[in-house]
Amino acid sequence: MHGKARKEIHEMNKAMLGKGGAFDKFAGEDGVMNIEEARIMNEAMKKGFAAKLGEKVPDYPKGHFKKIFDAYDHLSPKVEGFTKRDSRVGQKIMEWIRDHRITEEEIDTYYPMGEMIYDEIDDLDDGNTQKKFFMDSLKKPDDKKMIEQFHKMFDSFDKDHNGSLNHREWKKMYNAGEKMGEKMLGSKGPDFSEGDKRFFWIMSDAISDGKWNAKHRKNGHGNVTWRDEKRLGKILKKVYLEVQEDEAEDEAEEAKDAKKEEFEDLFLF
Ligand SMILES: [Ca+2]
Ligand SMILES: [Ca+2]
Ligand SMILES: [Ca+2]
Ligand SMILES: [Ca+2]
Repeated sequence: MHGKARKEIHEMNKAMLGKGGAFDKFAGEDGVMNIEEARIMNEAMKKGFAAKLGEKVPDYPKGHFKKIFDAYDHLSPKVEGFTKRDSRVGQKIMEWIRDHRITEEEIDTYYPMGEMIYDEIDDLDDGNTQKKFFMDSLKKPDDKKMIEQFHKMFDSFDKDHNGSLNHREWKKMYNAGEKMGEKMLGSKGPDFSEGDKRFFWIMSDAISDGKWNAKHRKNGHGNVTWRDEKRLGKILKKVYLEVQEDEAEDEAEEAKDAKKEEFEDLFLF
């Protein structure tokens, strides 16, 4: 997020949650916002925004307001309604979700890398156990144990213990990972060239440039942290699924075209 937007949000939070701010005003003396009070506050805020923007703020879809209210309310199960503290926690959760959601932009940026890996694996023989393992893994949620193991491996290659892998450390991990995959699954994976691997390194390093990482972007060049690695894994999985879908669509389209051609051949005369 840009510095200016951050500042604006900070100021809005102060106006909302600061002493004598909107929360205090609308929650009343008990300091707890019930649903009626929340509705009144919401309407007032909408009017305020509309005045600022010069256009009407659209209503929530039906049931949406209650859903948000309930989410905040549930943060304090014993209190009916939500407190100022709940608001802060809720805000943090929403920020966390916003920062951790993989964006369309990231999927676009990493599509070429993901497509390249997917295609190379897809080209392996059908009996290849690495191929089977990869294709199966796309059908289910990530295996937590595997991720833990991978994390340990990551740490063991961080020889200078600074929490990130530089190019040398990363390359050693990559090569060891290749060997481990072969040993564990009993067949060879795709044969990526040195240039391909360099491409993977560049893309791995660039994960830290993402907007999600605003606070650490400056120190992110020339290294890959475990956080980066996890995010790369999430992005690539989304890309693989998109590639798979796109290719299935292409195949269906080709099959249709082939049928059409066959049909047209019949009427050649
Ligand atoms: Ca109240
Ligand atoms: Ca509550
Ligand atoms: Ca290191
Ligand atoms: Ca980096």
